[in-house]
Amino acid sequence: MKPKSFSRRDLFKLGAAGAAAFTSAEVQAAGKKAGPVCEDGGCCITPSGDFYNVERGNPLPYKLPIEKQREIGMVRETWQLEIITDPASNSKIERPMLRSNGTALTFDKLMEIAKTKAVSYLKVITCNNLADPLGHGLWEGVPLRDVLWHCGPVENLRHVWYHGHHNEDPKQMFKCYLPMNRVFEDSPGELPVILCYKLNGEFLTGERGGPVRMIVPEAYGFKSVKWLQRVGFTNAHQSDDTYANGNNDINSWLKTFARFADLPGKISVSDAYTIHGNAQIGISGLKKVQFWLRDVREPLPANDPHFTKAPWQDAQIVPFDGTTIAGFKSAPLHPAQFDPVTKKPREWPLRHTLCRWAAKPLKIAPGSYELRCRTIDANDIAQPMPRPFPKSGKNNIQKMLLEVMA
Ligand SMILES: Nc1nc2c(c(=O)[nH]1)N[C@H]1C(S)=C(S)[C@@H](COP(=O)(O)O)O[C@H]1N2
Ligand SMILES: [Mo]
Repeated sequence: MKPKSFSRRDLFKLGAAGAAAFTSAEVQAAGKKAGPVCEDGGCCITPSGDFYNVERGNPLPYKLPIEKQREIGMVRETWQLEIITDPASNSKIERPMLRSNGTALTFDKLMEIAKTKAVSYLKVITCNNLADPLGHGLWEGVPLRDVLWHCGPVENLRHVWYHGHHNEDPKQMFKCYLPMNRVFEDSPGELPVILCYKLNGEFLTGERGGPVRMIVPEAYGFKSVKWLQRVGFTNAHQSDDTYANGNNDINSWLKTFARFADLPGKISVSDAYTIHGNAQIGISGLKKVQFWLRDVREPLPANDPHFTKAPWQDAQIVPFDGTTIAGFKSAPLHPAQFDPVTKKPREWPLRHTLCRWAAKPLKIAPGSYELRCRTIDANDIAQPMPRPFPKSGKNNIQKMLLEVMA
C-alpha cells in the first residue's frame, strides 16, 4: 500500500465523519491532490503550486473575476491591511490604520518597511487535522511587530487577532489570535511572526494566501491566515479562534514525526530497497529517524502498543544542500536559522521545517512485512509520544505493508 493513500483515506474519513473542524469544501479542496513528498534535494522545497491547500471560502477569493479581486484588495496594487482596536475591547493605540481615512497599510508601504526589516526563513505548513505536511518552503516577510509599532500601541493589549478576506460573510471568516508578547519579542533562537508576501523568492499567489498572509513559525497551519485583511488589538484574555471553535487545541505547536515517501509496496527479492521519506521537525527538535521492518509472522512486542521496545534501526538524515534556496531572490535568511556570515544552517535539521531521511539500501528475504517509521526528538524522546488525542496535531507511527516476491 502506498503511504500517500493513507492521507487521502484520512481525508475521506474526516469527510464522512463530518469532522467539526472541516467544512466539506475544505475536505474537497484538500483532497484534490496528495500531500507533496519531497524525493530529492537536501532541503525539501515544495513549489508553490504543489502545496496541498486547506481553504475555506465560497467562492475562494483568488478565484473571483480579476475586477472583483481588484475591488476587494486581492491583488498587490489594491491590497490594504487595516489595523484597528477591537470594538468589543478597551485597547488603546495612537494611530489605527484605516481604509476609511486612507491610512491602511498598502503593499507599497509594506515594501518600504521591507527594505530594512524583511527576513526569510524555512517553514513547513501542516494542518493539525491531517497526517501529512502540506508543503515546505522559504517564506519572506516583515515581522508583524515592525508594522504594529507604527500604530503606537498604548494600553490594554493582551492579544492581537487577525482575519482574511471572507466574502463579507461572518460565517466564512477565518480568524486567529496570538498573545501580544509572542508578536513583540522572540525567545532566543525563535523566528518572528511575519506578514508574508513571498514564497521561494516569488510573490505569493492567491492560492498560497497572497497578496499577504500571516506566517507563525512554530504553529500548525491554522495560525497562518491567508488573504490577510485586518489585524485587531484586543484586551480579550482568551481567544475566539476559528479553529478553537472547531474543537481544536489552538496552543498546538508543531510536532516531530516521520513519514514515508511514496515507496513501492511490492518488490522482487533481487531489488535493493531504499527506505526513505520526510520528517517534520517540531518544537522538540529532531535527533534521529528510525524504521522497523517486521516479518508479519513474528509476534508484535507484548504489552507495548507504541512499540517502544521494537528493534528500531537508524536511518540517516540527508545533509543540508543549499543550492535551491541560494537561487531564490529573497530577503536575508533569518539569523536564528542561518549564520549570516557562512550562510550555513546553525544546526541541521532546523526546527519548524521538513527534512529528508534515507536508510541504506536493504536486501530483503521473500515474505510479507510491516514497515514503520518514527523519530527521536532532540530531548531523546521517541516521537510520537503516545497521545491519543488528535486535537493538537496528528502524530502517528506510520505503517505500510511490503511484499517481497521470490
Ligand atoms: N483565510 C484563510 N486562511 C487560512 C485558512 C482558511 O481557510 N482561510 N486555512 C488555514 C488552515 S486550517 C491551514 S492548515 C493553512 C493551509 O495553508 P496552505 O493552503 O497554504 O497549505 O492555511 C490556513 N489559513
Ligand atoms: Mo488546518
